[in-house]
Amino acid sequence: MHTVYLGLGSNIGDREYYLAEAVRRLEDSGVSIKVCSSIYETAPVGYVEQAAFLNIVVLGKTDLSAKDLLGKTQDIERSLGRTRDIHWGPRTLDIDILLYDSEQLKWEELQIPHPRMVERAFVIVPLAEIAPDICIPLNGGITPASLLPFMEGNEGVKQWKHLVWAK
Ligand code: GSY
Repeated sequence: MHTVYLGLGSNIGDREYYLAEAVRRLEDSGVSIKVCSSIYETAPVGYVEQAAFLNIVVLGKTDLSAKDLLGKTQDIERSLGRTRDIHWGPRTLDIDILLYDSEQLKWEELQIPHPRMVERAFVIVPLAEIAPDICIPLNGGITPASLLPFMEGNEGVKQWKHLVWAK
């Protein structure tokens, strides 16, 4: 059984619905979601002329390989209307594999840990809520809690809905 952390974001339509539905579809695809962060509203990063995102981070357990997990997340994105019209543009749903056990993978289609995760407040703030002390195997090992002070005020991250979900 593998431990995975996934980052989910949505900035089109009923954003909360897309996040909740993605979590449900992950469960149906062989990823048991054990912990879900609160929902955060965050200013767009990259292509900034777009609406604010809702972001969450979840902890899941799965027997899927990293490649199969990527396939499942892409299927879910597609099934919930994700198109790739503008690079870094608006999307109904984005699912990023942040961490897969403590593995470091560098394939053309997938890099784990997600290479930009440590710079992104919309990832680190919800991740620090659910797993402040896990080791992110980048730069010799670094924890979400230790990155948190550098994230303050970034990307206008604010808690949008407090969730307590652990099973
Ligand atoms: O990489 C995920 C998609 N994405 C996001 C996001 O989820 N949240 C925020 N705030 N900005 C983003 N830019 C991109 S691309």
